[in-house]
Amino acid sequence: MNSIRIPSSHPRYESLMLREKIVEAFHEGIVVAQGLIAHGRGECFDYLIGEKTTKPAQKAIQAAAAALLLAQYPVISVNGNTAALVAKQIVLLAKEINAKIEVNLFYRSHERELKIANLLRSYGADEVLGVGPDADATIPELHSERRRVSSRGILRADVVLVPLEDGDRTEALRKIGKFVIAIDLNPLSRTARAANITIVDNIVRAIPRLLDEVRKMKNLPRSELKKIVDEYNNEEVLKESLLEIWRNIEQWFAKGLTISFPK
Ligand code: PTJ
Repeated sequence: MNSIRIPSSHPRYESLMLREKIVEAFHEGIVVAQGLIAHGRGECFDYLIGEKTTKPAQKAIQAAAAALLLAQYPVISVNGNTAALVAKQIVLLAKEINAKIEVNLFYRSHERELKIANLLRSYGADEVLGVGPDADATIPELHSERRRVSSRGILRADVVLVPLEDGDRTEALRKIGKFVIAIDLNPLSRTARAANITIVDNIVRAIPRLLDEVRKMKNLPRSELKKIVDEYNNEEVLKESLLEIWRNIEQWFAKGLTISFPK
């Protein structure tokens, strides 16, 4: 494995460290090669949104927390990239909202299912669904490997959290009546546009914030949680997320782009 030490003084230190995490998980067989490409696409959108949790993302996080607290049977779907970046926080979140965790992979192999489940268990997950014969059901009208789900998990869920994925499944889940919360840095992706709530943020910031929000809102009356979800408008939030990018571009234009150096 070709690994070098990234100096903490590097201006892109945090981003480069995330890259290291993904690459390491690739070498461990948790992330697929295609996951590295997906991460790069995410990095590009993260740059454009300013590598911070924007106001529209925070609004979506609040609505997502309310929806998860209201859910009768919430399920968190985990793929390779999610496991690589936020396995520990996923386990904490699942415990806080009493959600099931299910491994669901686009590039499914039994070996990867097991590796991801073991990683989640190493952080304290009591049960991980969707592994081997547990993926015993299928989502109709979905032809990718993502169609295989657990009848005790995604198939039964009323609310499904899908951090970072490709576009086919969210649409299929919506068609069978699931309430879908997506986390996707690309506000234009099919997943982002098909979900009920889309958090346009990096999962490494969004999941810890979601956990904080759930903890803060846990004791709110159900009527108040319901009001938050009912008043939430994903179309508006996606437009606001795009506007954030637009404003950043305007600022770069106004400030100038080139970096000056002493003569
Ligand atoms: O582990 P598997 O087999 O299920 O495969 C997972 C990948 C990610 C390879 C698969 O789902 C895929 O091909 O996804 P896409 O179509 O590349 O979509 C990934 C989306 O996630 C893109 O819109 C990226 O912008 C976005 N994204 C990438 N990294 C992050 C992210 N969104 C939030 N946080 C990130 N860190």
